[in-house]
Amino acid sequence: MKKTLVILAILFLFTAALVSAMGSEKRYLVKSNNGLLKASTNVMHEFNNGFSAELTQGKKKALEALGVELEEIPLYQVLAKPVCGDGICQGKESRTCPADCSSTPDPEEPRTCIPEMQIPYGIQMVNGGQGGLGVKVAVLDTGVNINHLDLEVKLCMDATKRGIKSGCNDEVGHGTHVSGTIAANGGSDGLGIFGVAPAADLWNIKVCSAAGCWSDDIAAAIRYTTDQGTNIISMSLGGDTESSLVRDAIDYAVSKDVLVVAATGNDGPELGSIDYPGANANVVAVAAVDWNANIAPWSSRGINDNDFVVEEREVELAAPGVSVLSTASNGCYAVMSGTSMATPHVAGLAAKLWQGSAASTRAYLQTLALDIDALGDDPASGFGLPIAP
Ligand SMILES: [Ca+2]
Ligand SMILES: [Ca+2]
Ligand SMILES: [Ca+2]
Repeated sequence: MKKTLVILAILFLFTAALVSAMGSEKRYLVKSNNGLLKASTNVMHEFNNGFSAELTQGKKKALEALGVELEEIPLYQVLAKPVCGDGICQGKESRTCPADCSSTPDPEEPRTCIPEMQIPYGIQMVNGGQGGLGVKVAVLDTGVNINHLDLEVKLCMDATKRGIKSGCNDEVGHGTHVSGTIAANGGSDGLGIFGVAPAADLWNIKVCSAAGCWSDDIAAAIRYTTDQGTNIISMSLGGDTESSLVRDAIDYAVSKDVLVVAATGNDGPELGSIDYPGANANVVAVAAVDWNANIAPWSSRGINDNDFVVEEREVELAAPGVSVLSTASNGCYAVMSGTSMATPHVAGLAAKLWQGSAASTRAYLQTLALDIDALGDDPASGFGLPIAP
């Protein structure tokens, strides 16, 4: 076995350049801690039970022939549905800024963009716009524009480049939008936009690119932010398949008193269309409602049994997620829709209303939920829309 591994390792080293040029690898959890295997593979992240790496079909077959156990790693997506009319069709998000503000403003310069509303409808609906002091919220997303006048980013890291590196440049715009809904502070001139908990400590870990979010990057970011002492993790992302790495990381976070919030997905109205990781019973899954507190047809549904106990694949809460105005990565403002936009309303509320522990905060949010549909703990909006006292 050992001799074969050495030969295999040498083979891998020679083919590595060719492999990266092809760039069509899938990502796997290689369930081995063999040093030679690691040395001959582009390790993305190390875990207790192995490491993650991109493998070609050839490399995968060679490892399987050696009896190394492999597990395919799901690629998740951010869960925004760009606005178009009724907010349910696909396309580019609209931007509410003049044509001349396409570049990122210099933070020393006066602002070139003014939001249409300083306290968007969603922030008003959940009674946010102030508070959150000292509570740490880690956003795992596409990164963030750290120069946005209305955002103060306290931690900016990147899990997409092997291990956890510094930097969180947002090339997509999704993470900047989500971050604003949680903690936009109006800017030093007070003319900007406000999120649910402007005084919260905003952390940003990049786990997604335009192609999607690898769940090993997500798992590594969950563990990293947990070890750094975050109180809340907000994930506006997901997919149909559960990732064992993300599930284990969430178990770890919960064991360290971290509240994990994630989107239900945009695959409704079919029952059971809820995405992971929101479908995980340890995660607060957030559905999307509009400005009239009506559930969005595309908001993913759970399999709730109306017993007011949150189990696997159940929707927990609902929050504004249709035509949400927030910060844009070009330094201005944008309107976006999706359970991606609903999730940060709940993460922000958790910061604003932090009760000293994750479990008590989660229970408090449930008690504050307004049963908007009068259907109890139903598969569309769960307990309902939480509103700060
Ligand atoms: Ca859940
Ligand atoms: Ca239940
Ligand atoms: Ca309900």
